Order: sequence, then structure tokens, then C-alpha cells
Amino acid sequence: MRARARHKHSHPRVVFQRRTPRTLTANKMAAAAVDEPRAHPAMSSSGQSSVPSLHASRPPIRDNLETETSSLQDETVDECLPFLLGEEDLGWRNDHGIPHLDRGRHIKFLHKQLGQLPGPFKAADSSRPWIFYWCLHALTLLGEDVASYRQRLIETVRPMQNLTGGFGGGFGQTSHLATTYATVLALALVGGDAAYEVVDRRSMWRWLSSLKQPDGGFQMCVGGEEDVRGAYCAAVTISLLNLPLDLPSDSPACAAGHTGLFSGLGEWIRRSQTYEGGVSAKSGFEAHGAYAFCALGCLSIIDSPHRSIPGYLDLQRLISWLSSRQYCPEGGFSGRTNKLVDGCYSHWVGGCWPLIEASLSGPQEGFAADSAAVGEAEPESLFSRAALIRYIMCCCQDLSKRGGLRDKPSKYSDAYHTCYVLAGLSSAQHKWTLASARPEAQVLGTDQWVATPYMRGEQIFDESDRVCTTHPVYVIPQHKVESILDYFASKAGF
Ligand code: FPP
Ligand code: K
Ligand code: ZN
Repeated sequence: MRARARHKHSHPRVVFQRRTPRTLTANKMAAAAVDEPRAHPAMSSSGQSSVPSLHASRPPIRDNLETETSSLQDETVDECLPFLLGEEDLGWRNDHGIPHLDRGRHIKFLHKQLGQLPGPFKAADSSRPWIFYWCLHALTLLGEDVASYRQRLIETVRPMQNLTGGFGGGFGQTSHLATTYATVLALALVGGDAAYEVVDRRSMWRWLSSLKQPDGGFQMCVGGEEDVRGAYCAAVTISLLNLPLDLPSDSPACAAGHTGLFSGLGEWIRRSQTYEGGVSAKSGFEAHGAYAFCALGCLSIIDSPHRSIPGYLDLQRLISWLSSRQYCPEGGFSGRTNKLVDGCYSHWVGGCWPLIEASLSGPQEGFAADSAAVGEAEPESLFSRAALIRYIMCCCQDLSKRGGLRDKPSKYSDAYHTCYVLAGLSSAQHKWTLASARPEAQVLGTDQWVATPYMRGEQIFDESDRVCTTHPVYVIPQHKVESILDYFASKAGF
């Protein structure tokens, strides 16, 4: 108790030197997570609980240069510490100082977000397909059945499809790869033949072919920006709908000799890796976690990740950059160098790790979930799962009546963060194994992925707070991926 009392009373008054954001390497975080020192006990309603010292105070090493960046970082640490320490009343906490995942409130929040959307033809808001995907995905992660939204979704998205292919954000809006991607995933989430049949595959193929550029990448919409989101959204759409891969002769990409939707795409992604080792929107821009996930996801579709990821990216430099995204004491990930932790990067950065791990280990032929190595026999993680789970549970939950998950304590919860924080929680709680890889020359082959609960080290969350799994490439549940793939497998042409 002495340590806590001293900390609690002195911490707000201590003048710390200014610093630039400090990160911990994967190794240091892993070592610290294993030690779990308990220097800062904090009482909870359940009695004594404790927070590892790593997450209980400002970092001891800082540089003297004070900048706007370093001040914002200090403010963020000060904002998070009371939540990590239990000074902020989050109700019950377990022996590790972790509160429960408030499923009930988050589920209610998500249903409300879906319900608040205006009728099919009213809004000019182009993010409606996104809201569907974010909410339906978050609900499935929380174990809810979303099939009851099937009819409503079908009726709502049908008018958003353009005759020239793809989906806009609303009736009469130009088709865009982001809204198309979100719509296809939302349809896959509610599932069923009627939902899959909403998509006009022939016009979708023609439209995607018109977005394919001579340099190998994809524009987000006709004449629009070309970036790595486009590469990922296109790869997801093409593969889930089992579209033909050959390009019609009027595709802009044909001018450069491309013959297929995926030709030159890996090479295009290669050019988006930056000097830092991360991935940017496109060649020449700043590395950002969201783009790293898009790049790895796209590469894992055009071939098996253990071939395509090291084949097109400098894996070691990417791992170094990804490792630098996890901050201490916060425990969460930032999206880019010298910026702040944000709950949504639990997925954009956190979701990179299973794909990186698969690249390093390659396929584990014969792997079976029920005979998998568990506990200490499992390989060590490349990031601190415990630290991320701590950030999510303590800092990202809105435990007021509102519910939902958020970027950080000072921000409001929203559907986007609820989706990606829960996806990140899921990837921290589970391990994905590439159990078998497609034959080498098969562009749209399916790899077998198997999820198992991650059991190495002490589990800091209560078992009742484990969320469901989500496919590491498609970011919808695995059985929903399999259902839509099965449905379109029989449709070789249109
Ligand atoms: C910076 O925001 C954010 C970006 C540069 C990337 C945004 C892209 C995505 C979230 C994902 C796109 C993916 C798909 C599949 C469409 P910021 O400056 O507000 O945040 P920061 O300070 O954390 O970088
Ligand atoms: K942000
Ligand atoms: Zn965010």
C-alpha cells in the first residue's frame, strides 16, 4: 500500500522532464510482460489488485528537447495513467488490475448506432456502408448473431450499387473501393444466398478493371487517388466474389502490358515500403500502421504470406517499425513515428502480427488446434499481448451509460473504434496459425488458417472477457469467409 499511496499523491505534482515519445522494443516489452513486477498495488472492489510498474509511471528515460510532439505525448501518458492504475473508478478489477469487458453496454451501443442510421434514400453520408461493417463485425466479435439484420441490409445497400459496377456510399453516389469493400464485408457478415446475390459480379469486374492502373495499383474510384487501401480493398473484393482475374482490353493497366487484376500488384506494394520500414499510402509518403495492414492483407491474398510478404517487403525492417508502435506505459499502439497511441491501431498494427508470424514460420502442415502446443510451449510473441489488452480494457472502454470503445480516454466511443479495438483485442487473445498453404502457382488459392486461444504466460483477463476470432486477412469471422467463398466457388465466370 505504501507504494500506491506515494504514487497516487505525488504523481500529479512531480515535474518531469519533457521527452520525445519513447517506445519499447518487442523484446523489452516481452521481458517486462513476463516479469509482471507489482510495485504499484491499487485497491479494487474485489480487494487487492496490482498493475506492473511498467504501466504505472512515466518512463524513466527521456530526452530534454521539448516540442509540441513531446508535450502531447506527456499529456497522453498523464491521461492514461489514472485509467491504468485504477485511480479512475472503472468498477470491478481483477487481480491484475483489469476491469471486465462490458459486453452488454457495447452491444447496446452498436445496436443503437445501426438503428440511428437514416432510411435508405435519405442520407448523403457516404460512410453508411462502413457503419454497417463496423457495427456488424463488432457485434459478431461480441458473440452476437447478426443474421437478423440481413433483410434490412439487403434493402439498404441494393440502391447503392451502380449499374457501372461497385457500391457508392448511398443512392446516386459514385462507386468507391472503400464503400464497395465495406458493403461486400457487411453482406458476408449477414450471410445467405440473398445477400451474396445482391452483388452484380460482372459489372463489379468491369469497374475494378477500370480502376487498375498501368503502375499495377488501384485507384479508389474512377479518376481518384491510388493508394494501398485500394490494393487491399480490391484484393478482398476480387477474392471473396471469386471474380475472373483477367483484364478486359479497355483497362488502363493493359497499356503497360498487364493482363490480370493482380499483375504488378506485389511490385506496386513493394514501392510503398518506406525508409523507416513501415508502409505508406503510396510510394513517397509517410509510413502508417493502417497502410501496413492493407499491404500485408493484400499480399496474403495474392499469394501465401510466407512467400509474398518476404518476397515483396523487407520483413526485418517492417518488424522493427511495427515493434516501435507499442508504447509504454500506455501499452497500446501508435499509427506512426512520434504520434500517440490510439485504440484503433490495436487492429491496424495488432492485426499485422499474425501475418508477420505466418511469414516467419511458414505453413505448419498437419497443425491441429486440439493438439497444438499451448502455454510455455507456444512461441513467444513479437509484441506484448498483455500490454495491449491492458490498454484496451482500461483505456478504451466507455464504461458510462454510452458504452462502446474509443481511441483513448479523452475521446468519445464510435462504431469505427468499437470495431477495430475489439478486433485488436481478439488478435491479442488468440494465435493464428497458417496450417496449410495453397500450391505455389495458385493466385486465388485458399490458405488454411487456424485460431487457438493464446495461452503462453499469465492470462491477465478473465476468461469470460475473451472475444470471438476474426479472420486475419478478411477481418470477418472465418466461417463467414468460408460461406461466401463456397457460394461463389461454383461461379467460374459470371
Ligand atoms: C492518420 O490519421 C491516418 C491515416 C494516414 C490512415 C487512415 C487509414 C485507415 C484508418 C484505414 C484505411 C483502410 C481501409 C481498408 C480503407 P491521424 O493523423 O488522425 O492519426 P495519427 O495521428 O494516429 O496518425
Ligand atoms: K489517430
Ligand atoms: Zn483511431
